[in-house]
Amino acid sequence: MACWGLACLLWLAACQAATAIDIARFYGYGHVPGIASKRSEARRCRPTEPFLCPGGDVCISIAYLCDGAPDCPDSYDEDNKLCTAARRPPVEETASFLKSLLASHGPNYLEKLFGSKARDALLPLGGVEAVAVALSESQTIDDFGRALQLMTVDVNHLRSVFMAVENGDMGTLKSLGIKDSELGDVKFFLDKLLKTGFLD
Ligand SMILES: [Ca+2]
Repeated sequence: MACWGLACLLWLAACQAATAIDIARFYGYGHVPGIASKRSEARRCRPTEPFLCPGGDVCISIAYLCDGAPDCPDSYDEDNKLCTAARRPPVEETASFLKSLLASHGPNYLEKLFGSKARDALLPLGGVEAVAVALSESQTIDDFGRALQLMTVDVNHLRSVFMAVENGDMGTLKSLGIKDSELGDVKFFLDKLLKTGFLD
């Protein structure tokens, strides 16, 4: 049994306990259409090489996904957004984290992180899910700013928050109104982005 594409990665990861990357946590399953249809259209690969590259001629092992070397003819197995997201917290978890901040502080709270477009529960940015996807897929903070068309001043502000956290300055988060009970979760979330190259 084989398959290809993003939906395939999710499906495979759901089926296989041992994958080199935690890709099951990439997207919520409901977020990616076509998982079932991809199963049936690609059954030519061996079980040991279940990932069918786009184009349909090459099968590769799951271990070769995001391993730094191109194995599919178009390098799809090393797709930048895909492999960045595989190292990040899952979109569902990020979305629920953002929602918890909004529930706790009100619908305009995330303006303090992402700037004036982040009012009304992030609607001007496309909604919580869109922001969560951008946080997962964007390799760097500049990519994130481009993905959401943030103003430069807002990207720079966000960068200063990340740099403060990176330097262990929790006072910056407190000055943004983050409650003591939320500091641990917020720091964990920002640290995860930092460790996966968000400020590089
Ligand atoms: Ca590879």
